[in-house]
Amino acid sequence: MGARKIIIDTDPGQDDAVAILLALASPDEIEVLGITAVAGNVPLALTAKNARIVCELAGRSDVPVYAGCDRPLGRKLVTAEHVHGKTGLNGPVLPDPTMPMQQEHAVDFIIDTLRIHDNGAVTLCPLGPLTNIAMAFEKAPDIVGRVAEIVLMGGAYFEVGNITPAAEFNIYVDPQAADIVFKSGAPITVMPLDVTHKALVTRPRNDAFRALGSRVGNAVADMTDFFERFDKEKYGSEGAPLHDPCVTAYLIRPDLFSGRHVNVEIETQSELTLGMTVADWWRVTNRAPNAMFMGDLDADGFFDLLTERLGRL
Ligand SMILES: [Ca+2]
Repeated sequence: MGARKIIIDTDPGQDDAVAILLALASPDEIEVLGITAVAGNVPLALTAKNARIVCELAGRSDVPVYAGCDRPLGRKLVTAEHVHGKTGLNGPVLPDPTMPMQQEHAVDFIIDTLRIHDNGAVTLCPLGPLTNIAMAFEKAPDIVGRVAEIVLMGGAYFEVGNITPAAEFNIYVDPQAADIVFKSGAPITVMPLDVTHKALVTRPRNDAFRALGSRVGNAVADMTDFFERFDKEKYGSEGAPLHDPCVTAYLIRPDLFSGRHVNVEIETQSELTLGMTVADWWRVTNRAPNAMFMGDLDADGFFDLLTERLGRL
């Protein structure tokens, strides 16, 4: 079959960083064509810088990194320094990147890449607000039908919200973009909080990263140590959820995840529930299914895979 060609669209973010590292550690299954940065957890200048820091940490300064949209389609940017720290990558001490930013805009890179590859050859992996993807679909509607699959982290059903009582952060930041993507007709697989809140970095799992004894292992352990302080206080759970790596783990081991193919609509109007992913989990409407909405994962299998792959870097 060969490796799946992907574009990672991201707002790093410690968990984005781990997702990227997992992809770069898995060349037999995943070929990263490029990384596109978007404003989200922190402003664009920082996410574009952090994406390059992560590539260099993986020893992959050859991966092209593009800067995209610096704000949502129709709203002011909401960021999450309260979770990720001022830089977005607080925790480990990592050097500033020396690899260049690509000159092309991320949206144009997404459009061009989908056009030059075979129909259905490229998978999009959004790990942040969906602004870049929606912009690309609006600017070049011809590419929508060429997308193999969109595998994204965002939304929630049973877990409801983490930035408001009703909404998950990535969808809340740009609900208009999410609405465009979910209505696009492209095949979508969603990793909502319902799954990612089961991917908890417990103490033994954090120790396993550190026990790799490598630069990458220590950096990942420092990152998860950092945001654990916030999440434990918030959720009272046994560790912090590792959201975004669920996306890249799914590309390698889809058997670790289970869910339902259902209709998912995005709330774009209500002030109270803006950005809510209204998933028809119980199939109580006749709205057409548009997304594979995941609900469970094999957490031990997920962390075994992650630790083993990080050990290859
Ligand atoms: Ca993210």
